Amino acid sequence: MSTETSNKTFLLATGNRGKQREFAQVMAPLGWQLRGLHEFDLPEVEETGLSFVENALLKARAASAGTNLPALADDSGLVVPFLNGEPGIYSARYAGKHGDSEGNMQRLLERLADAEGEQRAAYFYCALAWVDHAEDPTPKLALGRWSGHILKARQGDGGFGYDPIFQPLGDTRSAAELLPEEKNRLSHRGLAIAELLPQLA
Ligand code: ITT
Repeated sequence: MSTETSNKTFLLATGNRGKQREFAQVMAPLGWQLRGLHEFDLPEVEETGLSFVENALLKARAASAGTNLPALADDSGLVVPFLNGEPGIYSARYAGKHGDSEGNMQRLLERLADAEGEQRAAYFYCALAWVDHAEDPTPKLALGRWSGHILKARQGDGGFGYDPIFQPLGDTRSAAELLPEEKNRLSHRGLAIAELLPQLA
């Protein structure tokens, strides 16, 4: 069966390389054929939703509309209850510039400079939205949450985004020090993918 006609072919609607890598690690071995946004010339989607799930759906619908492929989008981020949910849906541009992970971590460390113990509790959150076509009235949705604490300094250089300053509950390592397969088993994204897969069967 060619890639074009496989019913396991879909567009992964993300420009984030860290996310792309993690989806490929989990889904490609199961026979899914992931197409990438870089193959198409699509306009930027405005993430105007107030929640992760709304933004995931906006991104999935826009990507499917522009390609006529089923599309899967991920909207995710880090939530710190002590900071009233910051950086939340603004995680990618917390320090101003989209995708500036160093700046984003720096800003969060500064905001938590005087915080101790449970004040440093945080969780990663991931909303996945899959649409079969742009106007799909029954999108498939899946959520995942990964709890931990914000470290006082960066540790490790694996993963992406805020991983070097996030320590999962029950671990002494940061998320950036986990093996990729460990992160994929435990993480907000790994859990959301595990919840999505049976819906695609
Ligand atoms: P797309 O919209 O193209 O998917 P994005 O990076 O803009 O890419 P989001 O709006 O969902 O995606 O922002 C997610 C941000 O949250 C991401 O840029 C990281 O800073 C952070 N993030 C999400 N998952 C993460 C993870 O597993 N590890 C570390 N940081 C993560």
